[in-house]
Amino acid sequence: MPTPTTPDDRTAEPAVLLREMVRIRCVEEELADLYRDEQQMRTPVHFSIGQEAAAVGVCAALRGHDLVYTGHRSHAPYLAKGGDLTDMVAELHGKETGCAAGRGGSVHLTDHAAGFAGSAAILGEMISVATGAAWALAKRGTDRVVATFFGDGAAEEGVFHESLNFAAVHRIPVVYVCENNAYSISSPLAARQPTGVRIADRARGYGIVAEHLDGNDVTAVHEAARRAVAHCRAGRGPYFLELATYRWREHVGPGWDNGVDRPHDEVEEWQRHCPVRRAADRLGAAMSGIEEQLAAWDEEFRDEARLAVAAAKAAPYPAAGRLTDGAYERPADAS
Ligand SMILES: Cc1ncc(C[n+]2csc(CCOP(=O)(O)OP(=O)(O)O)c2C)c(N)n1
Repeated sequence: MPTPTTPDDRTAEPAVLLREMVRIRCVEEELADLYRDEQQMRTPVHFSIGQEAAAVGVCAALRGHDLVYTGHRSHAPYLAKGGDLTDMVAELHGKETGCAAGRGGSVHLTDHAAGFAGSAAILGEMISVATGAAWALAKRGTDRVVATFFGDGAAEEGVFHESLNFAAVHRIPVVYVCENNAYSISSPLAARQPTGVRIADRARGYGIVAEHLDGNDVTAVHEAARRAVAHCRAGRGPYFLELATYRWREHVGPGWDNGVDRPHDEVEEWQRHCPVRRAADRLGAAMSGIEEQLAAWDEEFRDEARLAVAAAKAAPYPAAGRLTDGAYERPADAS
């Protein structure tokens, strides 16, 4: 099968979506193993393993110059938006060649050329930053769209409500993507939010068009994202997607929290709804050779990840005297 590509402004083919999910899965699994075994990445890491359909389905609906902002669970949207893998891995190793010059780590990824504007770990912060950025783009008369990814926990922050209200009033072209993985660290949704109320309902309360859907069905996510992006690009204001999904690994780090923070059977049930497997089975029903293709991609992307790690290891750390470059400093003469 030839390598599929996604031209701007087209529906992504199922094979394109699957390939990108496999790439992200392989990269994150490789990084998780090395993180644990080598202890050379000294940054907190929040893996999206199990949640790949959200990043891939949404980003495939965006154009190159549209922008993406995320919270701490940043690797998958960064890669899905076309962020440079080598720069990301160098950042995770704290190297000068990293995408944030080694000063930011996993929760401060950025790749301006790819339209990945930034990530930050303060819960909900990027919901407001993305809303402001989209407002600025609209005021300049562009038709660019901004998407911002965040979790169900971030949707409990006040800034979520302020941003959605503001976006609705000013018809701001921002797609809010809530990856509802049912946990905020170890706290389940049912312990934090009233039953029977969806997060998408809160967006509707502000007059925003909102959808709640299976976030592990990459085709459904992609189709919903295309509706969202078209809505924003046409100047009809913000759009909200609540994607029901589940992270496989622990909240932060490469390990597993089955039997500790989350029941074994719950994790296993969600693993049976693996977004990669589901997309592969669907594609496999329509074409032959899908298992061979998956194996070939697996080898290709694990090699790609290992090359990026080798480059990161060979790169220099920032010089000690330059560590605060880019940080705010109080002028010496300020009283
Ligand atoms: C303002 C703020 N409060 C608390 C935290 C600590 N914190 C980091 S991640 C997290 C849970 C996030 O859950 P969610 O938004 O659902 O995203 P997920 O990790 O599930 O992807 C919390 C409480 C923080 N980073 N910022």
